[in-house]
Amino acid sequence: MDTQAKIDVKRETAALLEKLGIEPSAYTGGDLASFTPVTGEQIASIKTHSATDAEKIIDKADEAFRKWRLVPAPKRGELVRLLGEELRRFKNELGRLVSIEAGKIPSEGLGEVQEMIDICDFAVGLSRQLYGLTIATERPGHRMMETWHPLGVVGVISAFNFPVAVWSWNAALALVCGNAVVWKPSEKTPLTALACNAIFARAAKRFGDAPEGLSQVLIGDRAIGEVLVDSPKVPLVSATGSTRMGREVGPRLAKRFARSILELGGNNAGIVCPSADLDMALRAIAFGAMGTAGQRCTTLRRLFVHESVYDTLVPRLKKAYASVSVGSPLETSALVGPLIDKAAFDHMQKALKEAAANGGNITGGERVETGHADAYYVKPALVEMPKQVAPVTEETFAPILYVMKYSDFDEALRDHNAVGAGLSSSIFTLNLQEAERFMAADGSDCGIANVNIGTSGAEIGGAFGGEKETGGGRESGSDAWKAYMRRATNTVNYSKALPLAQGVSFDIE
Ligand code: UN1
Repeated sequence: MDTQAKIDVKRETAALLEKLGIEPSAYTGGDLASFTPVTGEQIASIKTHSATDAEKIIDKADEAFRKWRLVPAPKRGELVRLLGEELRRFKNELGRLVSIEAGKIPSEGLGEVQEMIDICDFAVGLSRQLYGLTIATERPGHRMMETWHPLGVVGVISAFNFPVAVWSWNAALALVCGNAVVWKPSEKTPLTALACNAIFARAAKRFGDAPEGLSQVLIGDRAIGEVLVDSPKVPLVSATGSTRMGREVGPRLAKRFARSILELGGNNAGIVCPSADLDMALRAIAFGAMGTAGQRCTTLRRLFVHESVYDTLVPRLKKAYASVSVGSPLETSALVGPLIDKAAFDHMQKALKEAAANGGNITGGERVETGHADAYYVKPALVEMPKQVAPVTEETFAPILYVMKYSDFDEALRDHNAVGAGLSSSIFTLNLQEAERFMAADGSDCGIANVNIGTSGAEIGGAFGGEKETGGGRESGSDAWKAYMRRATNTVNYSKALPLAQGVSFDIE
């Protein structure tokens, strides 16, 4: 496949950053090399922050928070409305930068920015709806209610695969909730973070009097992330990444009684039942498993297909795998872009080897040559497995779909739930009993359980996150905002007596 770069990615990146108002000094001559997975070449070098810089940034954010929390919430919403406007204005530039830095195909790069716009719109509405309850009290002449207050500095740690949307889910909510944000993006995607920062700065300028330091970026490696995790000035850290990362971050936050929103690994599965609409299932499975080159936390990784439809569906799937176009997202209309780096490619090959050793029958999986020695393109792999054994039970962040045959629904459901992760899941069926069972208490144990749609591509309106080793956090829609605020229960006595609750008497002379 000819995906030889005819464009100058480095020059295009510089032009995009210039459009966003970012000076070349911000992305040249630094110590963090930034690469594009599209060609594997280095496109920038960014200055990293030291631990002392990080402390200062957090201090500044804390000062900003103290002012911002006093601004009425609907006014705070106005800043997020402007952020949404600026994102609309720079959607093409930011989307393209996502394609350059994370390797997403154009519609997915733009889709990610759309997800940012959507959460801004959601948060603007929310800024007038940070509702607390009024609660019936047992005492006469009393009133009980709850009030939601801003929390403090929110730390955001994000991964390369959604380099901008995950920040926005957290930032849009945190800002309307009256908090400041300090964001440590993945070392693999610092440029898109600088771009978001510049877009936010435009919104803040239009807003007029937003305190300085309300949203800042921390560039650096894990040590810088640790400053954020350990800072007593950061009451909440929202961290997206591997389960291994979550196992370190979670206990450190718990130790200082800080809150965490953990969005960790997924090993998402689908069940295709006898009555399934197979055309629909085929398309959903193809996008879920091959889209984003298998690098979504919601990517479909396991598929249980009923024996009665296995021989119809699986050959069609294999055909789709054989014909899917793989290539440069910048110059071709391929549906599958590159893996992020060599390590991702090696992990994929290792998993395929293990699958073969455990009886797997592999279609695809081989490297696709593009003339760029340091770019890693692969044919997505479909692996028919005799049963659910390693490596099926582990998440490999690459386009591998393990397909297994089932005959008994309960058994399929048991296998479905028999992995560590619990993020997203799907069932394909036209049978009401199966669909409802999948969503019932003894059905899918995931944070997301879908019927007749794939596991990936969730809308921002729902709470996003998963159970078990996925970490239990919820971001984005529904009432996820509550994690970004502190709740005060208020009891007011407007009577002239002091009745004690629970009938206690304590009468002093
Ligand atoms: C992720 O991969 O970290 O549901 C997030 C989806 C996207 C978000 C994925 N809306 O696939």
